[in-house]
Amino acid sequence: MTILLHHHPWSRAATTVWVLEEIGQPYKLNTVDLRAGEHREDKHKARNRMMKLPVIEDGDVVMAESAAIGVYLADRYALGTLAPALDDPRRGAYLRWCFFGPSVIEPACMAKASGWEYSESSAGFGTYENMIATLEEGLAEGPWLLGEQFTMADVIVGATVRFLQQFKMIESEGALGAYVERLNTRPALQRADAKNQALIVELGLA
Ligand SMILES: N[C@@H](CCC(=O)N[C@@H](CS)C(=O)NCC(=O)O)C(=O)O
Repeated sequence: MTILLHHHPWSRAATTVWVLEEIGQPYKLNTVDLRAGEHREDKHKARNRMMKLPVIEDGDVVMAESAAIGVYLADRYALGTLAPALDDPRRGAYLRWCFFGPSVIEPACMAKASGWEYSESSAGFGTYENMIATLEEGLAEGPWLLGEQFTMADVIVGATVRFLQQFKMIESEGALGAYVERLNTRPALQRADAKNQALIVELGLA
């Protein structure tokens, strides 16, 4: 079965290309032109009420939310390799990191970059400083979040860190910088970057 990714190279769908390259299942891309507003058209709104990318279609499954897509595809196609098996005790740490990307790293960086005033105790993402310290401690043993085993958690967290570094919204020195350098050596990431870059040129976005 071929997985369909509704995609634009200037979106988080670029990360889903990396997810798909790691998974190794056949897939194709359908460009949804963000600049032309195609994501707000009824056709795309029916796929994702949030009118955002990425969205995948895998048989009867139509789903949005990039981290959830990564978890779903790893469970379905790479259980025991990119996702710890359901009875593997490392599954707890794995899921924790998969959720940490969108629910802690992203909002903590956004809060810092935008100068939000908020109650650190009430906000689920706490403080930027605590988030960085947690991430650095999580990577202390390394090379990956679960130690020797590279998992989908590294794609979800790693892609978020890499993306935020590009926009100077998160530290790029020390442990996090070294982590991104290790991620950059993944052949699947290199293939995804090449595909996304080729599309950027093809769509005249370069
Ligand atoms: N939480 C969502 C966020 C998706 C998202 O914000 N996508 C952006 C591109 S990175 C988008 O589609 N923006 C178009 C818009 O909101 O107009 C996920 O991780 O998939």
